[in-house]
Amino acid sequence: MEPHGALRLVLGDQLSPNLSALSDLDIERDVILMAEVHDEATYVRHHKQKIALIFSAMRSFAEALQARGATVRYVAIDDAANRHAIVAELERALADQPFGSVVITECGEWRLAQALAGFAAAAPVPVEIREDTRFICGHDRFRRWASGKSQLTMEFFYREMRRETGLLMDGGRPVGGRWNFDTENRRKLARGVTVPDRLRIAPDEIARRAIDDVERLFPDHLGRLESFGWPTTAAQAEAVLAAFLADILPGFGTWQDAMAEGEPWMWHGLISTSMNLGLIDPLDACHRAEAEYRAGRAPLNAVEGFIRQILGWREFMRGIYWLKVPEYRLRNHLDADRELPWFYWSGETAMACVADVVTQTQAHAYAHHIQRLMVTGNLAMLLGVHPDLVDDWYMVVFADAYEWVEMPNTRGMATFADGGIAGSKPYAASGAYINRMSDYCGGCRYDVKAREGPDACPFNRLYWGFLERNRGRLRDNHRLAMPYRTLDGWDEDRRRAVVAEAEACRTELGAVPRA
Ligand code: FAD
Ligand code: DLZ
Ligand code: SF4
Repeated sequence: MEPHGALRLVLGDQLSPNLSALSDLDIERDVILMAEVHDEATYVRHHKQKIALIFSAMRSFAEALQARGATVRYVAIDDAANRHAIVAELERALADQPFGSVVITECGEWRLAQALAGFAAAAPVPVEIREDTRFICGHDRFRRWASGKSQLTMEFFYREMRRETGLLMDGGRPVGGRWNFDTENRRKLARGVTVPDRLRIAPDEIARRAIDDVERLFPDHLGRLESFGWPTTAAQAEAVLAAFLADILPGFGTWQDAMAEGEPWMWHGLISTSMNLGLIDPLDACHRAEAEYRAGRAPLNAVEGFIRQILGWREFMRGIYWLKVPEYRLRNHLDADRELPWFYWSGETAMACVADVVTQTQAHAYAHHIQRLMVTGNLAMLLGVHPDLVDDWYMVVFADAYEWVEMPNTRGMATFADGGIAGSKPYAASGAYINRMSDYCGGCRYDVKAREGPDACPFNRLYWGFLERNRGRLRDNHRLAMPYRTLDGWDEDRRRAVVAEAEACRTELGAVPRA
């Protein structure tokens, strides 16, 4: 028998007892390494709530492991010996004590995966990097599905995952006779409907200390900490999930795309932070949502919509990321080259929709899907903001952001920088969409009906110019045939005028050419 135990790495978003790196843990001999390091806390200037969430969840997880009798080498952020990089901490652990091997679960971001692969190649002991089995679709399975396809369509991937997991299936057929109930999930919040109160988690002792550490050590990062309400343990995450399934899920479908001023949560799950850390198991969440439908407590449009987000979109996005990275990180199909306007950081803009999303993001490190896609994402695309700057913003401001899920959503879904890998068309929309799905426009200084001039809604001023500017790249996209037919019906002068209008708007909003 090898005389020394294994060193097992657990990263900040690998906080699951069933982590593959821990599956054969020898509690007597092995050591689990967890490290709070500056490199991870600052490779983008994460929102303060994200760092507090991760540090406090890591500390709670370490305590739980120790309570089971495991030995944890826990390196705190203010430990004087801390070398502040994951690989450097692995090397320091190996130098301090003999180990027979190192066991790692693959990490979620390409940049750190590269560093860990470099470490594995040079390490003085064998290093085993295991697959992250917490996802429903493994890498090989996704590659097999994607192989030979000219277009990767989420809907078809999702159907295969439904068949394979048996979720919402009656034998070989989808429950309710249809795979997708999205057409029933597009309602604006009706007058008189009250948005439900939500379970938020008051910080426990460990979280309070992590919050203090973040305030002390990362004072100039974005965001506020006094409104911190994220679960930091599996038990807290379970409470949030259970409350969602019992009280909120029935309305999830109907109001899925709706937005309302001052209402950050709507009927959303508030579970991505927990699921991405490993505090909630995605397949379990899907099974439990299905059970709500089977018991007659939640309608099919809600349950199917919820399961599709996790089994479909979440797994699909991860599959795309690992299939296409690192080349994916450089994609800029629309040659977008503008700066990100300052109001994305400050929230100081007369655009009521953008101000609301940015302000809530500062307070909660959260925006729901339609806000991310159709407000901040859509605007960044219409303005032609460089994708690196868009990625950086999304990675900074959201507590659930990791490149494997953030990047296919921004570079793919929201801005079409990937040229049609994650989605088949740009989700470009004028102010009419936001007006249809929200109450923002009523209180806005801009006129959502006007198309041009300084008082017109900027989404309107930008929309046609965006299409005309990108004619060469988008004209053949059959899903944009209608708006291009409209543009084609205009004379040259009018087409030039919409480009000039969009240009003026880009400059006025601060989307100037990148320095
Ligand atoms: P709900 O609306 O309740 O949905 C349930 C779950 O479905 C989510 O928790 C999430 O795990 C999953 N899900 C839903 N949509 C997606 C999607 N498009 N991709 C992947 N998973 C999805 N999600 C992240 O977890 N991290 C990110 O960094 C992130 N960046 C995004 C950037 C953009 C531009 C867009 C359009 C979406 C992004 N999303 C991201 C997806 C989605 O917006 C969030 O997962 C969701 O808002 C989280 O809130 P919730 O838990 O209340 O979600
Ligand atoms: C996001 C994050 C932060 C802020 N801090 C740490 C940390 O100090 N230690 C750690 O192990 N992980 C941290 N993480 C999560 C990692 O960045 C994450 O594991 C990689 O980005 C891969 O998804
Ligand atoms: Fe947003 Fe335009 Fe509506 Fe104002 S008018 S809230 S900018 S969509």
